[in-house]
Amino acid sequence: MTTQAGLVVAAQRRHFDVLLDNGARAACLVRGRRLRIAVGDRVDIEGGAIVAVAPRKNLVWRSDAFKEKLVAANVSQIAAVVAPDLGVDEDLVSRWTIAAEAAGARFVVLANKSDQSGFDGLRERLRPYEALGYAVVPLSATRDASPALPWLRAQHTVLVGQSGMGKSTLINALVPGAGARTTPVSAALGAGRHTTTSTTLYPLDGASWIVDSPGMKVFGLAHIDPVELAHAFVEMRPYLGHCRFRDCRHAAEPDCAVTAAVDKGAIAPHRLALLHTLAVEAAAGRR
Ligand SMILES: Nc1nc2c(ncn2[C@@H]2O[C@H](COP(=O)(O)OP(=O)(O)OP(=O)(O)O)[C@@H](O)[C@H]2O)c(=O)[nH]1
Ligand SMILES: [Mg+2]
Ligand SMILES: [Zn+2]
Repeated sequence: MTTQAGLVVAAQRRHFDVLLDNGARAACLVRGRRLRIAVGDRVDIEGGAIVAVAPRKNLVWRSDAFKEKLVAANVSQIAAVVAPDLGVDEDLVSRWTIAAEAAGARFVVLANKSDQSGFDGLRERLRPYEALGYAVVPLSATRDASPALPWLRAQHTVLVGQSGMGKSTLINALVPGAGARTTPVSAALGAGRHTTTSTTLYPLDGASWIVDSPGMKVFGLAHIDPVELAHAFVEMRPYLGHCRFRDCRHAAEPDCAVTAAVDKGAIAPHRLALLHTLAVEAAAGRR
């Protein structure tokens, strides 16, 4: 049987679309239970089955004690789409920063729906992320998505966000002919469902692609190693290694450089609280 190589461009449960190097598309299943496949993976297929996956630069995924969900592989950037109308879950935004740092990817916030009232308030709420060094890019997917373009050039970007923030609308504005389905917020939330149900990769040009993913309410990071975890908080890095105890958990230990930094206002208390929450989740995940 001939083997063909390609890029995984769509994923829904165990069904995948592969864009073959010869330009054709193939609908594929995965052979064997052990292969974990995500959009962005380079794979070999044989007779409609994915039989091998190339080594990855990284893998962005979500996990808790019970299950895992692969988001995308070979990602250079996580772009969080937020908007004023639905209320931004800041715990979630922080979790995406951690997911990005742990994957060695850049993190950027695309602040969408700049045409809506309440947008100034959203920008205020995003200031702490700017202070951490993450860019916040204001735009309106329905009126002018072009401010996103310089951020997407030469990047493999995955869009993440709560349902209804406008990820698919942004994809449609950026990718001619994408045809991603979108739903007015009131209708979608009234029906209690997410509009986008599969993960889809759209090539932007030879060097870049962008991934639309289903809206999410939670983002578990139970798979991140506890030592790595603290390093994924950019603002904690200067203090790590300066606590009295080498295995300090930055909780009630004496002479903790991290809690001292919180006390003097250099680290936000909610970020340290998130570190503790993630450590508990990671411990539950290992059990
Ligand atoms: N006013 C305004 N509405 C927008 C803008 N961008 C998106 N919307 C609207 O927001 C609603 C939800 O957009 P979607 O693109 O379906 O949201 P999504 O993030 O893909 O949602 P899920 O697929 O459920 O995760 C639609 O009615 C869009 O028209 C914007 O810039 N301004
Ligand atoms: Mg969508
Ligand atoms: Zn400490």
